[in-house]
Formats: sequence, C-alpha cells, structure tokens
Amino acid sequence: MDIKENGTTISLIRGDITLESTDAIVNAANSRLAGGGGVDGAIHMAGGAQIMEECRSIGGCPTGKAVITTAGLLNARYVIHTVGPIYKDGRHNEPELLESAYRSSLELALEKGLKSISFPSISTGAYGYPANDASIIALKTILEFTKANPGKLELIRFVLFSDQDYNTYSESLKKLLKTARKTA
Ligand code: AR6
Repeated sequence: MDIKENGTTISLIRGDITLESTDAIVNAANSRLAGGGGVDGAIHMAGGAQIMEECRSIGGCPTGKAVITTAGLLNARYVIHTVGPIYKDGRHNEPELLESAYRSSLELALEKGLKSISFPSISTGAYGYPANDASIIALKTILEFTKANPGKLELIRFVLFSDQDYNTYSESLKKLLKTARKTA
C-alpha cells in the first residue's frame, strides 16, 4: 500500500528490513545497543561486525531516543538505532516513548540530510506492545512529521515481517486517513 502525504510517499510492505536500499533502516534496539534477537539480531547478522563496533563506541541510547551508525554490509547507507518502550500496561508512558522513538529517528534522518528511511514495527515483538495500538502511534507520528516537514523526506517505508502485521498497519493507515480527511 502506497500513499502520498505532504510530498512524502509512505509505503507499507511485507518483507525483511535487512534487504532495504533506502538511505537508512531503523533498528528496534535495546538501550545498551548490545544486540539481541528479532530485527536487531537480523540487522547485525546481515550487516556484519562494523555496526556493533560503532554501537560499542556510542555506548547506549535511552528509551525513546535514536543514534546512527553506518550500515556495514547492508544496502542501506545508515542504521538508525532507536529504543522503543517495553510494554507493561500502557500506563507507564509507553505511548509517549513509542512516539518519541519514531520522531527521534525521523529527526536524525533529517539532520543527516537523508531522503528515505525504512522502519520495522518497533516494540511489537520482544517488547510486547500490542500491534494495533503501536501501529496507530507509529503512523500518526509519521503523518504529523510529514505535515510539519513537507517534502523533506521523499520516502518512508514500513517493512512488516508478517501478513498479520501488514494487515494491521494497512487498516490503521486507512482509519487515520479517513479521520484526517473528515477533520480537514
Ligand atoms: N525485518 C522486519 N521486521 C522484522 C525482522 C526483519 N528482518 N525481524 C523481526 N521483525 P523485535 P522489539 C519484526 O522483537 O519488540 C531485541 O532483542 C518482528 O516480527 O525485533 O522492539 C532487541 O535487542 C516484530 O514485528 O523488537 C531488544 O532487546 C518487530 O520486528 C528487543 O528485541 C519488532 O520486534 C526489542 O524488542
């Protein structure tokens, strides 16, 4: 599914983020930048040791923030490592921290002058964030960002690892666009 909002193409695809050739891919990291399973494990595995070396020298990243490294052997130029919240019950600042993880990643991409970026579904694997709630936050943050920074990023891709996640994000995007059109 592809849409264009405020000069930015937003694409939802089902796939593996390590195969992306956007300027940056985003990693759902932990605050020690120590590597792990899920998308983090896949990125370090495919990207080689260079990425971990840079993560070690950066040292860590607070939840809701983002840091950047080169992308080693990957097709992308950079990896933006962000740390989403561990979901408890939704009343421990999880929505704000998840929004902040997406926003910090987008801001870092702008600071670096990048034009395209690919996101995974941050926090919805090992960190347990319900995918439906997370998808609304993710997409809303991106739509707001394109409104505040029209045309600055040419392409924002969501690379969803399962059909179920792809369907969840597609439904959420349709819902958000409907609401936006009504209130416009
Ligand atoms: N491409 C795209 N999406 C993927 C890929 C891939 N290659 N592999 C997994 N996913 P998770 P989190 C999806 O657990 O919840 C790590 O150990 C996956 O299906 O990777 O933010 C870190 O070190 C799910 O939908 O990230 C942290 O400790 C989504 O990516 C912790 O897990 C996110 O799942 C972070 O947990």
